Amino acid sequence: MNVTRRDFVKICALTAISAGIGSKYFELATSAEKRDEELKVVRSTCSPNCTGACAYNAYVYKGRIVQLIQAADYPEAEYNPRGCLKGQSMLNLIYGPDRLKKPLIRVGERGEGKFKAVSWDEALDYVADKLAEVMKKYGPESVALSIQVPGTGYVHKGAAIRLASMFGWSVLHGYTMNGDLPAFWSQTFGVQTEEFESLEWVNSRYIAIFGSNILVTRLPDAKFLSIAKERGAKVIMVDMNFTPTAAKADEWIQINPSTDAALALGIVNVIINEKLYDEDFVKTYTDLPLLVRLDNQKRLRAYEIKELKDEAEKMKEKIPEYRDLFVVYDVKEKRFKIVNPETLERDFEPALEGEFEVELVDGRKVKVKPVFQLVKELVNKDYTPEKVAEIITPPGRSKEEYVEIIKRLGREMGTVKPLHIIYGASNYQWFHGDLKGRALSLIVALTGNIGKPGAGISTYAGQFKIRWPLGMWWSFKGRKPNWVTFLLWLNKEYRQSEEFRKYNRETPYPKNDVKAFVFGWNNPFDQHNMANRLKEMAKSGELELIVAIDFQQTTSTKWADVVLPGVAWYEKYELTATILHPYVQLQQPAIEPLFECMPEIWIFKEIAKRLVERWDDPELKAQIEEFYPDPELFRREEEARKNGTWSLKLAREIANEASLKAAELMLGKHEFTKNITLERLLKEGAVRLNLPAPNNRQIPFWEQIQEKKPFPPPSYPAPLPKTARFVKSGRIEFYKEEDVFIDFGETLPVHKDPFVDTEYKVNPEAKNKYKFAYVTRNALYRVHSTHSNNLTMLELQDFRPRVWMNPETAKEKGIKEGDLVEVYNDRGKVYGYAVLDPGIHPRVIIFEQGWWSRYLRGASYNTLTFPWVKATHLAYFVPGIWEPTTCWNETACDVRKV
Ligand SMILES: Nc1nc2c(c(=O)[nH]1)N[C@H]1C(S)=C(S)[C@@H](COP(=O)(O)OP(=O)(O)OC[C@H]3O[C@@H](n4cnc5c(=O)[nH]c(N)nc54)[C@H](O)[C@@H]3O)O[C@H]1N2
Ligand SMILES: Nc1nc2c(c(=O)[nH]1)N[C@H]1C(S)=C(S)[C@@H](COP(=O)(O)OP(=O)(O)OC[C@H]3O[C@@H](n4cnc5c(=O)[nH]c(N)nc54)[C@H](O)[C@@H]3O)O[C@H]1N2
Ligand code: SF4
Ligand SMILES: [Mo]
Repeated sequence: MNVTRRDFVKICALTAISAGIGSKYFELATSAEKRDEELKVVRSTCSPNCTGACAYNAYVYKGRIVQLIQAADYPEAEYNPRGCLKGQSMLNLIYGPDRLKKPLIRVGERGEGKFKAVSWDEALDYVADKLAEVMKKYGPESVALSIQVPGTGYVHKGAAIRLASMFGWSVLHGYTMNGDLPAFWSQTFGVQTEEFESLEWVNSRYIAIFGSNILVTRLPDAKFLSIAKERGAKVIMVDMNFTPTAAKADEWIQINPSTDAALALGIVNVIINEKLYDEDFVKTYTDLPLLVRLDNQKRLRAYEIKELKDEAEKMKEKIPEYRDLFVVYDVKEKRFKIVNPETLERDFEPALEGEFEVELVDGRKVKVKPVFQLVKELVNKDYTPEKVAEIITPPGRSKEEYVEIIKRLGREMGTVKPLHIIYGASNYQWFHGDLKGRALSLIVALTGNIGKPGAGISTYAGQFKIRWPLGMWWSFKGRKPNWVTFLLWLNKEYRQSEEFRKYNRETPYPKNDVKAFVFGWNNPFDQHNMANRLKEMAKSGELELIVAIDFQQTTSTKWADVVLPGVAWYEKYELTATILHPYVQLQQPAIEPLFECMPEIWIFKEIAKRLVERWDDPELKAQIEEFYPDPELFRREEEARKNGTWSLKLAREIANEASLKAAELMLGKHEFTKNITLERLLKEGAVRLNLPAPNNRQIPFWEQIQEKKPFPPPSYPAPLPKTARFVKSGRIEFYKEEDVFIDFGETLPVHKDPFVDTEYKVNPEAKNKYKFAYVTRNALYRVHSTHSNNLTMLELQDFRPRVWMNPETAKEKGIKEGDLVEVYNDRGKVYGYAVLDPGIHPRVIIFEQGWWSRYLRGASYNTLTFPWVKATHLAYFVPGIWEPTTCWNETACDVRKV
């Protein structure tokens, strides 16, 4: 459908359907019939950064939302209803005391929170003047934008990236800022991330959860775990701590902090030695049969071998440059054979074990072994059940018991199918999170549990994967922004380090540093790594301009020079699509934006418009009307300004129309979104994406396993050649041969203790001073810091931040239940009330992230964390796919009574 002006009016009418519902939810001072007549219902979705995207109906009376109720209208009944108490009580934020009313310009010191309310024109002119100044002084890439994950809204975040693209600003990637980029995905599978939709959980017969608190962090999907259990699945929970999810599992296995790789390799040991692996799967889909040279630890290439050189050179011409030609030893033909990386059809019978000698082109003879053989040697040497038990067994527990557990888990995971491993965010948000993910992937690959119903490995974090090409809206006339890693911004020392110079090949960074910071959809001064460093940059003036866009005054907007009031998700048109239930949905405005708040698309358009006037780029100046997807819309508003008929109301109407047009631009152009139209979204509410597996199910790697297409599938928006070079063999790769992996001893997944390469390396004293892991898991009562100020949620927590610890820890520190305590390290401190919980590991202190500093005596829980960069994340750079990612839990601390 091509939206015309008349269509738009029709759509608005469609949006507002009258509904005759009863009055039991609220009291209104009017007669029941009259009220019902005037009550309208608008379908939208909740969409904070929690991967929920739950469908909600907003009940609107006299221009005010009076109730939010789950829409429960998904075509697949199993998905109904979706929601949680946070979504339900969102009115506390929309109409809450922190709601922004007008644009603000700072009058006090930065961070003091003193502002004057100004007109939109004044605020926008101020922003444009300052931005132009920074751009002229330092170059446009010194302006850095940070937004959040796209799945919660493609239209307005798209407008932000469109603006950044126009002028070549830097964009700080949200996934790496969050730590939501598990590097093992790109290292092993060549993709950004992949995961099952939750409806697929019920097809598993064994669900092994490694540190993912489904019952808290996947509330609307948690029921599928119970259904899986009813259908006969076993659920095990491996976690350092007892959690609500552990309570619902058949078994909770407590291990030492960040020792999951050791456990996984112990399981692999059992699977290999008891021959429980799926030989055909291993030979066909993985790099385990490929040969590795023992002299240089690199893979053996076909053109290095005398007998294969000619054949290899011919073949090389036929394969894309991002692939390479590797070699197996064929046991039937008793010779070396080239593996075609462009197909997974197998025309060889490879040796998995043994050692071979090969003659190189120069006549030298070198020894080679299949990756499988190397894995077997590794697990037999370092990861026997006995050795693993030494690493993972918590203090006070029996190691013998753990030896038996490891053996049993190996046998169960080696035999019960389909197996699904869920690897949680908190678990990979450690320095060696990539190694843990690679080790866990080995379990599912060895057992052939990939690309089949109920079989796979998933990481549920951020709003991944459900992405299709978005360039038609996100980039402006082919211009692209300059993607930058958030951690490199914060960690200046690392940027200047020898290690960075040695391993970083491609990661860009603005040459004059970041001088202006524009943020929306996040709370960086509290919620992000090294909150204190950001505050220092603000205080010292190193940041010359800070602009915040939010619908409420947060602990971060307080640090801004200018605060621009955006809108919440019941006040605009927006497109959402998230992984756990793969539907495209349209958010619709139930009410007009409150006060002087404006849809973000308009805010970015106004900044762009003002900036072209101050920036010397005639081409952009000539094209500015095209910032809105239809230049006519841009002109309509400008004409109204000229002839004096402009009003906020008119600007909002036009912005809504532009939002729908932008949504339309992104639909129907890709196989995932074909047949999905605005009209359908309006009529049907939620429309399932067209995904490769039968019934459009979200089953990762379906095409690779079932149709034998080479790895990786594309990770939009990156073009395939950018990511396919991560797995040059076209297969799932467990052996990494880039120099950094060789230097780090990580060519194969191994276990490495937490803190040794980070906290204790930079400060050896920390080993004695800070013996506890500071684990900042996600809270039931908030989505990160969103809902920190929600009265309903605050009441449920007695308005009290809490610090969980083992009773033994408390005894050692003289702390009693309910005492006010301080968790600290050399970088900072945070406060909370002690909860003594025997389910918490004795070397762990838990603080649930997301509390605004005003509830923490002004402290900020992220002052304790540090932006560690692991060099294996620098081997390639593809924004949001392979780049350094945050590891919150790699933080050592101590605790004391206040
Ligand atoms: N209610 C709510 N839901 C949310 C969010 C929210 O803020 N609130 N945020 C959303 C987002 S963006 C994300 S990324 C996800 C994150 O969701 P999850 O992946 O569930 O992350 P967490 O809740 O932080 O931690 C899960 C568990 O990991 C355990 N853990 C930590 N380290 C280790 C380890 O080394 N080994 C093992 N085995 N376990 C470990 C912790 O003890 C904790 O119980 O949640 C999403 N859902
Ligand atoms: N220590 C520690 N820190 C962590 C984590 C951890 O485990 N430990 N987890 C990390 C993870 S996984 C994540 S994903 C991040 C999340 O961190 P953030 O992305 O910073 O998430 P929130 O704190 O929820 O901030 C979202 C902000 O966006 C605003 N907002 C929401 N919707 C809209 C909208 O439509 N328009 C506008 N203009 N504003 C809107 C909200 O009001 C809120 O202020 O936190 C990370 N921080
Ligand atoms: S907060 Fe998340 S889980 Fe709760 S209703 Fe909103 S989208 Fe759904
Ligand atoms: Mo996240």
